[in-house]
Amino acid sequence: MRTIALEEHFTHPDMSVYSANTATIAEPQVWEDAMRHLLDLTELRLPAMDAAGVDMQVLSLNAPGIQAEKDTAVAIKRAQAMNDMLAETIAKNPTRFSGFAALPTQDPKEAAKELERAVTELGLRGGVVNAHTHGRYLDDPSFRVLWERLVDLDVPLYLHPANGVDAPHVLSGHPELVGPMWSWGNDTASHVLRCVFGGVFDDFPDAKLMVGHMGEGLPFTLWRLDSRWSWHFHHGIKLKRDKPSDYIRQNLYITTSGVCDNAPLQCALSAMGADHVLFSTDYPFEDLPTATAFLRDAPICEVTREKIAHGNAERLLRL
Ligand code: GRE
Ligand code: ZN
Repeated sequence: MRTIALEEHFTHPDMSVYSANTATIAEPQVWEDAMRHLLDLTELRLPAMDAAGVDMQVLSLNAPGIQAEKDTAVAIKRAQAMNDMLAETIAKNPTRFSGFAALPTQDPKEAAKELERAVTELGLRGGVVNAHTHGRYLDDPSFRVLWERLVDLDVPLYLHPANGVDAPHVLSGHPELVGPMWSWGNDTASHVLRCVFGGVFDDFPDAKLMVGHMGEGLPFTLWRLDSRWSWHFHHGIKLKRDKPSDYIRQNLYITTSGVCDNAPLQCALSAMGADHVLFSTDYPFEDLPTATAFLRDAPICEVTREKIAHGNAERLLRL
């Protein structure tokens, strides 16, 4: 069974200036080991993919990526350099790698321009954004230009977690909960809901937003969101579709990155449908063989397994 993984990370020595915050999430030797795997694009990676049965990794620059750069001109230049380097990596192993473009979201017009260059000239398959850009989220009106370009090019935007602007007060005194352990998932799910209620998908009904980690909890919440939307004061917010879940089911695609557990998979399939769930591992932060064994052994029908493993990725990313 062809297996394509969608949230697979790499980095470059020029990006190390941005990872100081993230590095404190793990013990130093754990982080160093992750860095060794992130910096490698062949020697460690290809044998690990072979051993686990991953045919293709769709690569994305590790969080916080370009979003952490404070200088807009530097962000633009660095995103271009990283996308060029990613395209060269793919060209050396075109059957094993594909990629999402880093976007200089510091300037939404430049982000749209770089997306177009990366897709039309470099052959990348969409964009990746790590959480907010200095406090600005993707529902901000300034980002409509990026959404417009995504739809014109018919490519998805992968929204990956990163540290929030600040840690929520409820987590004060609990740094162990800040990061991939807990806060990143909440932050990313909230970011998706900002896009729904901020009218992104009313303005761009064909936009495709992707998140990892089995949907960052969203598939579990659909009925509750719909029920409370029908009850709650709307504060002037208007949605064209009846229910919040209509947007999540139609515009959101989720990957299994970093979650190898049948209960949330069943929930995701039931809530989102088999055409909206895609395989991923979250390399190198999770174990590749664990992820492929999970996919292989999950109690789902073969049609669904093929969609998750490769069919949905082939359709959405034209692979
Ligand atoms: C992730 O992508 O899930 C991730 C990171 C950095 C540290 C841990 C982690 O990007 O799970
Ligand atoms: Zn990840």
